[in-house]
Amino acid sequence: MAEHHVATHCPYCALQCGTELTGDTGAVSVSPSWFPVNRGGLCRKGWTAPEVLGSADRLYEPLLRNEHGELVATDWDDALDLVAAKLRDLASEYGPDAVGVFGGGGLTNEKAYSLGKFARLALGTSRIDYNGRFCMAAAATAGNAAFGVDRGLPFPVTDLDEAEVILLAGGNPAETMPPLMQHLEGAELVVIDPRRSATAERAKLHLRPRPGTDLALALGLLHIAVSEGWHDAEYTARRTTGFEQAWARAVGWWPERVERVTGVPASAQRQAVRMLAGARRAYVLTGRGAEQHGDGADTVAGFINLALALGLPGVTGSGYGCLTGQGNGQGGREHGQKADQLPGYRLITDPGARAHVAGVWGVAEESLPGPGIPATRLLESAGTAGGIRALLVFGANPVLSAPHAGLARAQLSRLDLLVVADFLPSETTRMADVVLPVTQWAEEEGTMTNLEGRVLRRRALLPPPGRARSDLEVLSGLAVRLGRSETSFPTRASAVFDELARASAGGPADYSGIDYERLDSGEPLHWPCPAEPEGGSPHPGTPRLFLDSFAHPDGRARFTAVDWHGPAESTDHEYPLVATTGRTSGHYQTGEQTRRVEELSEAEPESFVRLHPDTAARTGVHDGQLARVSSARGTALARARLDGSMRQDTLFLPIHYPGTGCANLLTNPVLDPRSGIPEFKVAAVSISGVEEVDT
Ligand SMILES: Nc1nc2c(c(=O)[nH]1)N[C@H]1C(S)=C(S)[C@@H](COP(=O)(O)OP(=O)(O)OC[C@H]3O[C@@H](n4cnc5c(=O)[nH]c(N)nc54)[C@H](O)[C@@H]3O)O[C@H]1N2
Ligand SMILES: Nc1nc2c(c(=O)[nH]1)N[C@H]1C(S)=C(S)[C@@H](COP(=O)(O)OP(=O)(O)OC[C@H]3O[C@@H](n4cnc5c(=O)[nH]c(N)nc54)[C@H](O)[C@@H]3O)O[C@H]1N2
Ligand code: SF4
Ligand SMILES: [Mo]
Repeated sequence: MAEHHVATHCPYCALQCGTELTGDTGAVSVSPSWFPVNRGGLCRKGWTAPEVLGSADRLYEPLLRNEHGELVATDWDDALDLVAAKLRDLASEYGPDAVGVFGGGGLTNEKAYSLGKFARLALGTSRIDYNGRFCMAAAATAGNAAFGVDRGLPFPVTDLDEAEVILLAGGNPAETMPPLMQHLEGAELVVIDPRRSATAERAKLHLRPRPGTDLALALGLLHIAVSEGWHDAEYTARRTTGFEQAWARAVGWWPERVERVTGVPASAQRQAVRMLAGARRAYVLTGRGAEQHGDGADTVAGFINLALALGLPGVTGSGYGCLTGQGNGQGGREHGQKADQLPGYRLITDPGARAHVAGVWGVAEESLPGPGIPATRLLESAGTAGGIRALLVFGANPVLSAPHAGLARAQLSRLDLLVVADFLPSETTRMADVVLPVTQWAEEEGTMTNLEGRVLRRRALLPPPGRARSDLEVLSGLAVRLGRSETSFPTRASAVFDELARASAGGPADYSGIDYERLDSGEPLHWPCPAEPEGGSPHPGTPRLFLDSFAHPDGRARFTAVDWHGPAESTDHEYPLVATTGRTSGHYQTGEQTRRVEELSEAEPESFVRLHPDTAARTGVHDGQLARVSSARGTALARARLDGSMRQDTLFLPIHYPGTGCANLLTNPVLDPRSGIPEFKVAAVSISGVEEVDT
């Protein structure tokens, strides 16, 4: 039953600000609650989120592409019957791996779980991955390697309130998570960002490396820390392994060499280390700027090595963390929509994990497929021999968000069947053969897991509009048509959660002690939260990980021996500049949601490119002029914004625009071999002004 007042959380980013919703269909208002991460704050996206519920072009009915190539309304039975029949045909002709599934880190825990189960059980395919591969993958790989478990922040956000110094590599929370800034106010900030972002403006020290050189900088900071005697040898000996091997690489990265590679003055490097090492309570944090590189996992490892050498992780009041991204960026990577994963953050290659999950699902372990392939490779395989012939997309817009977007579009057009579930038309639904209209955040129940590993309740204020159905109902409807029982694909979120909790029991991300009742009582439950033992009391959850030991069998954290080799693509005569990409405060991701909010789209209506006035003068581009930015992959059009704080060798483009403004027309689809994350933050480009003819 819909209520007229509910406590819930913002639909957008990983901070998951607490909100109160009131009103009815067409007139929903939102206000911030005193939830610890936002404490009464919301950003402009959060304040305007209800507008998207009633978007004029909201999808209310299933759509099928007819023989004239138009998407026309149909009913659910026809749409689901057709999808199931085609999937069955394709699988019987080409094998189960001919069907791919592409999920999203915005999906609730319940949806992410059902999607993974649907792929492995109803489709029998290994070919599932999700947009988190574009987002969190590097930090996840590095975190697992270093600590034995990957939770964005292994401590509550509020711990940051007490920090003296925070080093933030490649994150811009002043725009991407504004309410987080209140937790950083008490600390001196060291920000590593090639441009003077809104966060860098608030920093005590801003290091401005050339994009793609963070690992060299991290090695240099470790070099200074050790050579100046800040190394915490006692901590390293007691709580870690591998220091010597990591140091053997860093020893060659003396400050002047690092300055030549990164452009960061040796004196600033020394100052950064002295601030961080001299503080009693210090944190190292990373964001996408340091992570979205062909060496992303190694770069994160470089910053973790620095934190370990200074004795920060697993110590009260200090630590390393990664600022996760999407609303359920954390939970979205724990329940099985990742190519190599089963629920509970278990590996699909681990025989014990397979046996446990197969038991919960009531199937034979041998029937579960093995690991799949990373998102970018999944898209690339479309229509190729041995690749996917059909793709089901839930909660992503890869036509705009994948690297080398021009190619991604061509790849999707080779499919025999593209099915997209969304609540709004997107660039990806526009290419679909079947579009399935789903409910949004304020119309559904579920749980999300925020950047601090805290499990939260999403609650429905409104009934589903039009003929929209929840993603859970859509997956269940398809699973039943593919021969599965209704009971194995429940549609009630709490029932899915209970099953998910059982499937996660004993895994790294153990939710088995959590249920809706505990969450609804307001208990702050961070995973792992195992089920209570017989006759015992409920587990209180784990706000702080690693205080006693790290999650590796020997209890120690691991240094990783890493070295810098540079981005995959270098600048040259034809493409002399580096383009990097990122976010602005008023738009979310590919902008499908926020571009529909009048206030936000009026404030930032079109794509832009930031460049230094001298770069503009050299290339003949004027402030406010439309510019053509080109790479070896393609060309994007963006309005020039001259910015004296930019590096002269670097351009910055936002990721929020479609069509010719899409920044991913430029980006390099090269992947980090360890994590599969694409190199979104470095592309060699040129820029020139476009003569606009008055009409
Ligand atoms: N307003 C808004 N907020 C969001 C989102 C959004 O789309 N809009 N998306 C959410 C999601 S999914 C995510 S993942 C997070 C992302 O949050 P952030 O990581 O904060 O976002 P980005 O803007 O991608 O990158 C951060 C900074 O990295 C810098 N950068 C670029 N290249 C490099 C480099 O080579 N090295 C270093 N050190 N820095 C570099 C950019 O200049 C940018 O200021 O935000 C979440 N919040
Ligand atoms: N160049 C460059 N590219 C990037 C990045 C970058 O920094 N630079 N960042 C990368 C990152 S960090 C991310 S996270 C990705 C984001 O990339 P995407 O996830 O592809 O982008 P979104 O705009 O969030 O698309 C989500 C779509 O799912 C829909 N949706 C939202 N919630 C639900 C739901 O519950 N169910 C269903 N069925 N649909 C839903 C929305 O309406 C929207 O159309 O982009 C990546 N791409
Ligand atoms: S910071 Fe993130 S969760 Fe908070 S209101 Fe803004 S978009 Fe929503
Ligand atoms: Mo993200």
